[in-house]
Amino acid sequence: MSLLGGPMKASDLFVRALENENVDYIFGVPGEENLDFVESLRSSKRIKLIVTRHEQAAAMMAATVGRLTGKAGVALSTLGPGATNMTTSAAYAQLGGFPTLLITGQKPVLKSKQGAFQIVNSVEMFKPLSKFTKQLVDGGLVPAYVREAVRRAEEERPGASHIELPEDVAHQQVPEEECVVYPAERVRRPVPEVKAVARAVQMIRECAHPLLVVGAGANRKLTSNMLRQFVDEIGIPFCDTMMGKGVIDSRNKMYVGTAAISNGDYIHHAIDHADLIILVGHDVVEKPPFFMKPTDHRRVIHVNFFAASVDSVYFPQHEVVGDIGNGIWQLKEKLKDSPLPVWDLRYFKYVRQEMLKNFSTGTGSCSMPMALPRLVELVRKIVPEDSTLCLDNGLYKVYFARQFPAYTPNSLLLDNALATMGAGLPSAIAAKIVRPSHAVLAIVGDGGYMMASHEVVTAVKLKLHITVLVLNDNAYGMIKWKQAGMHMANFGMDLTNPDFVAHAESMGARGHRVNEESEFADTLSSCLATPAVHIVEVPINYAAGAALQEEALKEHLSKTLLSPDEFFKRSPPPAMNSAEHSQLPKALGKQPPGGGAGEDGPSKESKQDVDGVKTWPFYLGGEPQAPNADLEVYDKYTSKVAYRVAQATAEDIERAIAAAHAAEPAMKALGSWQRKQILLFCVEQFKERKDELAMALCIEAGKPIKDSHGEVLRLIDTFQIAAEESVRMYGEWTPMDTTERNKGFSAIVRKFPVGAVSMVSPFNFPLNLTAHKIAPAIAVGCPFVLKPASRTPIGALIIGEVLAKAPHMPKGAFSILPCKRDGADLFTTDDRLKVLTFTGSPSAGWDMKARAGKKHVVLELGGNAACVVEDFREGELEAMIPKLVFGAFYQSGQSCISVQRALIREDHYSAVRDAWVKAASKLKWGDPKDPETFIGPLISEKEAKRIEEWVQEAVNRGAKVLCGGKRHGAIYEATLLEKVPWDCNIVQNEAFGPVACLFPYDGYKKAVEMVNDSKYGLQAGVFTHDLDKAWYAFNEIVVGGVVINHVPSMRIDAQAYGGSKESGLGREGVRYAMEDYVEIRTMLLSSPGVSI
Ligand SMILES: Cc1ncc(C[n+]2csc(CCOP(=O)(O)OP(=O)(O)O)c2C)c(N)n1
Ligand SMILES: [Mg+2]
Repeated sequence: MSLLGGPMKASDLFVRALENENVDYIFGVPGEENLDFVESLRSSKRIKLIVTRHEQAAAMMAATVGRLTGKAGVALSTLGPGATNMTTSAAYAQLGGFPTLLITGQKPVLKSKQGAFQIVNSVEMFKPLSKFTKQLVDGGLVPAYVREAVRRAEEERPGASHIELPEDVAHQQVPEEECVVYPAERVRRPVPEVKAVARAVQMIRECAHPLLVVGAGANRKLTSNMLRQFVDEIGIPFCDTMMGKGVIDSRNKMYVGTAAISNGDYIHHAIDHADLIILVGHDVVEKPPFFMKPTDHRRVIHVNFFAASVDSVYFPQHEVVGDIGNGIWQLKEKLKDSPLPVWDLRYFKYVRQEMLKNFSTGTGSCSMPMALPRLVELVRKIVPEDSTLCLDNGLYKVYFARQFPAYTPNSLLLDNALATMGAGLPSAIAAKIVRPSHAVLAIVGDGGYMMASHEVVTAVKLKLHITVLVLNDNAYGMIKWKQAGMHMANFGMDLTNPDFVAHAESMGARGHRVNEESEFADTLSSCLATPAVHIVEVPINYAAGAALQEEALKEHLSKTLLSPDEFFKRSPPPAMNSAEHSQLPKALGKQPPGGGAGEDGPSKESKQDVDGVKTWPFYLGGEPQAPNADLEVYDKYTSKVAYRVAQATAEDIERAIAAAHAAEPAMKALGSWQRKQILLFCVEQFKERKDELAMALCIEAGKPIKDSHGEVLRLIDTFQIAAEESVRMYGEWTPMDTTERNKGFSAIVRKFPVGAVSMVSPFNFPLNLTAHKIAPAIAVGCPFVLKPASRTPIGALIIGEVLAKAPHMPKGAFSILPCKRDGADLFTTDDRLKVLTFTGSPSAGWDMKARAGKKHVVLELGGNAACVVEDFREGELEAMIPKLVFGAFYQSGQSCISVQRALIREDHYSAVRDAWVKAASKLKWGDPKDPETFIGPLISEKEAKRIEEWVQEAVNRGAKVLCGGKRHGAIYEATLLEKVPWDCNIVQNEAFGPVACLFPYDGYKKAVEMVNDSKYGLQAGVFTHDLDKAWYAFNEIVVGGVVINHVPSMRIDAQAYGGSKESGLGREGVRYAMEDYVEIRTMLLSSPGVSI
């Protein structure tokens, strides 16, 4: 318990208690009765109030925050009408198992003079819909109620909590001694009992066709890792329920389907064949994936946080009760104690193959309105791997659940518990808030969309980037489908809809309509690439739904899928012997991600260097390792595979972190001369290999060779500076006898390395921005694990190769691990890492910070740098223009500090513009290996297309292209624009390409205001001879660095470098980064009390 100081108002205390629970957002609608609470929120430094258009949506957003983070999401409403509006969402959270706290207002309760106007008994109303519901009758109870409500919402099985905060209680002054908060520690869950595990192991060993079924309760973070390892290492096939989907990647070749319809589908044939079902996380709210019968031959092991509820269709023979992740881990370890038995899994494999064949729609089927299976397939192809899809309730949900491969847990958010319409859009809004770096797509029917479309306005206000696919059949399609299945006439199902495009635009969103199937991919891709709220109407044809009607499906499968009896008559006896089988898990462990349908290909090791392409190892604990060659690195100009790189798995990362952690004492024990020698060794090696380094950079990043050579020189400088700084880690002695009481005291303050550092480096400076993380860590004596950008990992790997040979480097002290994003979470979340330093996009950076736990976080993020041309003397224009050209177009504009907004004093405007345009028009674009080339390819064609779109947007709105403005594949010409409306993407967001916008200004003060009118604040440049104006810029511009008489794009490697506002947190520049990697320890010295 901690005392907060006080007295304070109960509503203030409430907000402090929520802050103590690490609440970041409250979604809600204000009302007269919660005004005190809203006022208290106004001064919260942590919690953001997100005002929605309906309480139902607010609480659905809160529930989604809970669902994605495991921590209670919070929603707020007023009394009566607001509270009743939240009931559907309470049921949504409660049935779905999403931790959620609902706060409602109420009329005064201490002295009521109101009669019954607007009053409903909310506490009673929420009783059947929540785990905890209470009215606050005294402000002093706030801390305990909040802690208890959150605890109950979050503990297994999670759900809804409700607190009613009456108006007068909110207003009460709480005395100082009651102004406290209670520690929000999570209680560790009990683990399954050893004997229960042993019995389950015996049952698994004795059966012939085991099958794992993954349900909603298994959709917890740690459980997912454990289940995947279980399937990979033990080799038992699995299927899942709608809400268990994605817990194990659907591309895993042991996947045999998702229970999307009640029976008769492929998956049910697999389930019927199993003689042992291990049902993990079965949640009674989901339709059971199978019904047990008294005559059943199948045995069932129930693995869950709780014992199974008694049911006539579910009576498992054995239960493993306790933490699921631990239970599965114990099962796996115990099974591996002796050689695995031979199970006959051929029928499962056969069902899987037939199922995948059936799901594939081929390439030819182009029709409009679009067929649903085709849409599902296209969406999977187009959305990035780590996207979050939020589904509403309609017929399409069945198809997505059945046929959409989900790669990660909670990447396909569908609700098959309350299964309410109207949740898709609010959950997408919340998902984007929680996971800003992921693409978020809501998929809704016309009916469901109209129940929540008012929240488009909320998304627009929040400036979110989400895409909503409205699947329009002008009907309540799902019910129409059921009606047809019951052979009833079509009645009461058809809808008349608004013009969805005009409707979207009236709310400030961008409306799109797909008129031809061929337009779908481009429309969706461009929505995903362009930050805005996009509403895309897709006319949909549900004729395919007929094939999923129970009778039709049954008939189809009876003709096309062999029964187990028929199958085994045709198949030879199992080929595997016990020894072969025991090797199976190992082979599965090496299965390439994404290799789902391809099956049983050669192992990845055999591919190394097959076609003369060099394979690079990763470095784990200082040692090179190449267990695979999974990551292909392209030459960004030719688009050919230039290198292959071993890709680390989550287990490798785990091992690397353990090694770094273990190396902390050895790194700390290095003398400063040793740290210096390591760094100087690197300097020498880099000098020797400078041409090789530059060429690797030119190939992997498409960086013009001139710039590549420049970056190698900077790499050398950065290590050299670190070598020099490594011997200057000074501390201080300070007198402490500042009062008579402290007579005789003094202190020594010394810096100690903080421990293992987590580093994530970007694609645009693969060498030098990696160096800015690594070199200071070595200089202070911190071990580290580094994830280089997947598109440009080679620079970091060469540094790894050099470091592996360096003298004095302790064993295990460094790892450099290219890996997929979804396996890389440990870089952010693992508590053994003490500092997280990230350079990259703002959305990814801030998201990581939110999840970094106790780590110290340093973020170097984006910018849209401005350069002010205030004055220059005669003859100086010629010197300034090359600087501006460099600033805007250096390394094809892919620098966080490239000049994007050029502000030129009105009377100089035409002279500067004309000279700059002339110089820019001459810049050569093309092959980055050509020493004459100034503009090379961007990191991908997609990025070039994005720039093209942004420029087009500006032109459509009146901008003029002064030069450039054309794309050639991944190359975008050096482009200058003028007359660009200030709110265009190309001004507001980070261009990260060779485009600058020119603006004349009238008055220096105005120019400074324009520089500051940005969400970013990395660096700014000012050309002036006037010292007062330079000082004014330095004082007033909110950025990490002001560059006088040069462009903001200048960075000297020893300077303090970093951003304000959205641009980041903390500073790099070797000496400053070193400060981030140390902590201060004080030795307080007192005299012994006797004189010598
Ligand atoms: C709040 C709510 N009301 C009614 C239902 C019953 N219901 C389930 S799906 C559905 C039709 C959905 O229509 P639409 O959103 O257009 O999707 P479609 O099935 O046409 O793809 C209805 C009415 C429900 N699940 N939730
Ligand atoms: Mg519909």
